[in-house]
This record gives sequence, C-alpha cells and structure tokens, in this order.
Amino acid sequence: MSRIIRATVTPILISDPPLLNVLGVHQPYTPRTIVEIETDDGVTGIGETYGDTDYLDVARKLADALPGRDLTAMNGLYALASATLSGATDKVKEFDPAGLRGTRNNEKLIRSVVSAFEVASLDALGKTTGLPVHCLLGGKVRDRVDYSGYLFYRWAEHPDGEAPDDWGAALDPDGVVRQAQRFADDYGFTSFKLKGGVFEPEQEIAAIKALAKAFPGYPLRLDPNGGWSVEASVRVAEEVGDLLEYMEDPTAGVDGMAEVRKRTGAVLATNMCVTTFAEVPEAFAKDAVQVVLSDHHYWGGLQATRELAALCRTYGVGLSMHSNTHLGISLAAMTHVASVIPHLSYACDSHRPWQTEDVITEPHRFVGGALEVSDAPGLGVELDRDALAALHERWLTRPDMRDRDDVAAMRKVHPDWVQPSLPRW
Ligand code: GKR
Ligand code: MG
Repeated sequence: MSRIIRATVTPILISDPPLLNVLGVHQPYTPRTIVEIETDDGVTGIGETYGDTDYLDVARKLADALPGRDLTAMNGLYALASATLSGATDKVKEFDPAGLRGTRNNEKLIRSVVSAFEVASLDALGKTTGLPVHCLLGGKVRDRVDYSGYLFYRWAEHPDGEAPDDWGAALDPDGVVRQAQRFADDYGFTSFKLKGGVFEPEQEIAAIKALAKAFPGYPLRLDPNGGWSVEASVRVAEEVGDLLEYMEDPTAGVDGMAEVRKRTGAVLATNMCVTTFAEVPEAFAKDAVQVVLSDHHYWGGLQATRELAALCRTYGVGLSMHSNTHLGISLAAMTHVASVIPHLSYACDSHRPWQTEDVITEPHRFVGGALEVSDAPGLGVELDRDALAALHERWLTRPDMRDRDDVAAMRKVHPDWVQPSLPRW
C-alpha cells in the first residue's frame, strides 16, 4: 500500500482574455491551484482546482494533514478537509467572488479543494499501478470525448493591454460567428455554446440566429448565467428555442426555471441552481432542470461526478459538463471522467482554448472538436516544472489578481459599474 509522504500546493496566475459575462469581464490573470502528492514509492500525482484565496487556504491545510495517509484513502478526504476547517466557517461566505456558479457554502468550497487532491491521488495511483485514471474509475465507454466551442462576447484587449492575444473583439453577431469559425477551423468543434447575459436578449437572439445560419445543424447553447427574468426567458425560448439543444440557466433559481420549463417546454440545463447534492431533490421534483452540468471540481471529484451521474440517470435527467477557466491537468481529469459515464451525452464545455499557457509538458489539442482518452498511466499528462515556477512567480508578484473579480475588472473601463442584480433583463 502506498503512503503519502508529501503534498504540495502551488498557487499560480494564468493569463486570461477579456471575456464578458453577466457580472462583468475576466481579469487579465486568473488564479488556479496546482496540487502534487508524492508517495513513498517515489511517485508524484497532480491535480488542479480554483485558486482564489479561500480555496488556497483550505488546500494548504489539507496538504499539511496528508503525510502518512494511505494514498487510496480518497473517500476520507472530505472529512479530513472539513476537520481542518472547523472554526473558520464564517470566512468562506465570500468564496465564490465570480458568483456564477450558484450556492456558496462550506461544503462546496471543501469539495472544490478535495477534487484536486482526489485527482492527484488517482494520478499517483495510476502511475503506481500502470493504469490510466479511466480504468481506476471502471473503464472508459468511449475513446474520444467531444467538447463544444465555448464562445464569448469579448473585447479585443484588456484596458491596460495586459495578457494580449490575437482574437480581436466579438461584440455583435458577426463577431460571434467569426469567433466560432476560428474555433471550427482550428479545433474542429461541431457544437457551440455562447456565454450570454452580456447584451439585451434581443441581441443575443440575433447572435444565435446568425450562428444557426452559418453552422446549419450544429447543436447550440446559450447561457446568460441567470441573467433573464422568466418573461425574457420565455421570449428567448419562443424566438430561438428550436435552434438550441438546451438553454443554460436562463433565469436564476429553481422556481423561475420550473416556470420557464412549464411555459415553454424548453430543455433547461444548469450549473447554477443544482451545484450540490442537497439541491437535487427540489429541482428534480419541480422539473426545473432537464440537464445538469457536472463539474468535478465543485461536485467533489471524479467519483462524486459518477455519483451525480447515477442520480441523474435514475431521474431521467441528462448530464453535460461545465467548465471554468482551467489548464491541462483539469482538462485531463474532465476527459477521463467524461469517458466513463455512459449517459454523458452532450459535448463538454471547456474554456481551455482561451488559455495560451499551461502547466503540462504537452498541452492538449482538440481535433475534430474532441480529445482522445489517454491510456497512459494516471492522467497521462506531465507537469512542466518551469512553467509552474513562472506562473507561480506571477502569483507572487501580482497580489491584486489573486481573487477572481469580474466586477472590479469591469469597473476599470466603466467606473460606475456595480455588480448587477439578477435578473438583469
Ligand atoms: O468564464 O465567465 C465565465 C463563465 O461565465 C463561468 O464563470 C461560468 O461559471 O462557464 C460558466 C458557466 O457555464 O456558467
Ligand atoms: Mg453556465
């Protein structure tokens, strides 16, 4: 039995384009946490999760508690992390400053941290046994995992010119179609999700119509992060419902979602009103969501994602996959878990094409809009230590970017900007 001799937590800042959403705009750098777990066999496993200060604090405490434990004791990680947190419960109210991922509570914070340690443990266990992570999860049911091209309204550059890229602006239907075309040309995506909630619904309806015209038959999704009232959601469903494979969080809250469903019959997906196990019963009973977007980070890891999948399957609810700004370790974990869940029948989301940096030696490349599922031991990716050191150095020198704050970033351009209360429209 392998024992953990050391766990290391490294905070990093990765560059991020000025992507717009209902709350504001992404900052030029966004925090992530990289976890390494070393065993007495001389093996190191790696994991990745959110990097905002509250996550980092819990991750550091959990890392300190790990040496001496059995590598396979992954089911005990949540209890261990909870124990390290006791007494600090007030602090975590603020743990999701972006406010785009639903409930904020201790459980979700702990699960988000635990996920990186579970993934690192599985990576180490896979390297120890010579088995890929998907085998440790019962074996893949597909060799390739489809991803959707994740389109964003965006500015050409950040106000201070930091973290530049060559994508240009996308602020109208033509810009969105141009962006989708580049995604299709470069990565072969055959479905698209547009992050909405940025402009009035009518403008976003026009963008969806333009996408449908430019890419006939492609599955499309629109996600305003709960930015619309029930009335606005019904209007959007009437206008473009038949062009969308699902509407993602058109409105905030289970009751609003249930009403939109009742009035339109539209397929509704969420990564906002069902993000913890406690939220499942009410939402399913009210028929508020027909597709849950899993996310192994905040659901608590790869095994927890399978538990969610079983619940959804039991209640006839579909499963898709949510993403947030992330790098290749998370993408590898997402791909392994997506490969083992038979009824994950939608293309997964990934922000990864927006990131120009990575902490793995061979960053993934989407081909035909998909990634091959690796059969190499563990996750099948290697840590690039030079890159990790450089991104950590940035974290050290930029304390102003250590917590994601889309509202503050927007205020740099629009000084009067305050966090919009939802619904915006
Ligand atoms: O990156 O701006 C963003 C997204 O809005 C992200 O924060 C969301 O959590 O991608 C997410 C979503 O699907 O809601
Ligand atoms: Mg969403």
